[in-house]
Amino acid sequence: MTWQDIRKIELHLHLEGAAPPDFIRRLAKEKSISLTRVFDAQGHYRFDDFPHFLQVYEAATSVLKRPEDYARLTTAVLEQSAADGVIYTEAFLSPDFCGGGDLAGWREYLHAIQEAAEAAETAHGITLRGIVTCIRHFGPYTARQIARCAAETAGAFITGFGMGGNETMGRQGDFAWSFDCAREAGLRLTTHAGEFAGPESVRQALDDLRVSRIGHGVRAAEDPALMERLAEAGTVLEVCPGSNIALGLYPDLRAHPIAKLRAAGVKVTVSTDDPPFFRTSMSQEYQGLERAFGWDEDDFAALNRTAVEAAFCDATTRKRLEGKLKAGPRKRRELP
Ligand code: MCF
Ligand code: ZN
Repeated sequence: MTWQDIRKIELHLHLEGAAPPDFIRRLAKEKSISLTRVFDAQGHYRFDDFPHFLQVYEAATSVLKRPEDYARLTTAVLEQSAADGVIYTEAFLSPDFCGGGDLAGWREYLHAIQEAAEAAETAHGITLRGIVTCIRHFGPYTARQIARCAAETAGAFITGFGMGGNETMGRQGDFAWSFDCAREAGLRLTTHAGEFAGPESVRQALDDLRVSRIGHGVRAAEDPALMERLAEAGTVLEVCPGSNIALGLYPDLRAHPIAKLRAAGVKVTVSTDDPPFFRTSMSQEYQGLERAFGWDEDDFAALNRTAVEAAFCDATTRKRLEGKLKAGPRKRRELP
């Protein structure tokens, strides 16, 4: 059995952040767009720190100009994830990038993404659900427009609302209106917190936005009372160890608090965030966790059970996924 054979659930993936560099280069060439300072000499994405990463992400995204581009991106990302053994992915989708925050425009992009996802499900057995995401450094006013896009398109495919972006700008509570709007539309909620801001930002996410999951949340490990609160509330952390290391939060995996959080009873899951940016994959994340903490097949099965319970999907999908996980690692040539 290889790492790719383990069936995996991924809850935290930014769609553009999963774009292979070759894909972005090809699109740039097709559209005669010159991308400067996005790739290094070897052709990998390059960035110096977190704010720079956000800039490079937006520069790479600027070549995705039409719904068809997003359809192609969705196909490429899901093919890659399925080959890595992922059976279910939740992707952060941004109406800011897909239609400039305009509802009619967003519907067109969404239609293209959803069609590509359905084709990938048939071809590769991987299921996608979308989390509409506002971008924190675009401010609370823009976020309201994004929440309206989310509320208007909530359903079987768009199942969640979230926030990413520069956590050092503003406070979680500044976005409460948007999260309330999404909650009223029946969407499940998550926000990036406790990554570049400390434990207090996780408290604010719980108190002011009333989310059930937190993107990253790893800085909660600095605060025992907060870990206890997270464990008691059953809040699920979407932990992305490779991302945290690549962005300089921790020097290496041994220094990463995922094992400490888990030992404190906090529900943790594992995701890749923006895999080519951080030169990772779900299999590489699992392999790293085995090396750093001695986690074995049972630990990974437990992680995936937590992830499937916390997935923003309907009961029928959850049951189907649980069945696939129970069947154990996939056999060669089998669909994920
Ligand atoms: O999780 C990483 C790092 N922390 C915060 N935000 C992001 C991460 N990857 C992408 N993002 C943000 C970024 O602002 O999400 C947006 C990007 O523009 C895209 S959401 C589809
Ligand atoms: Zn993220």
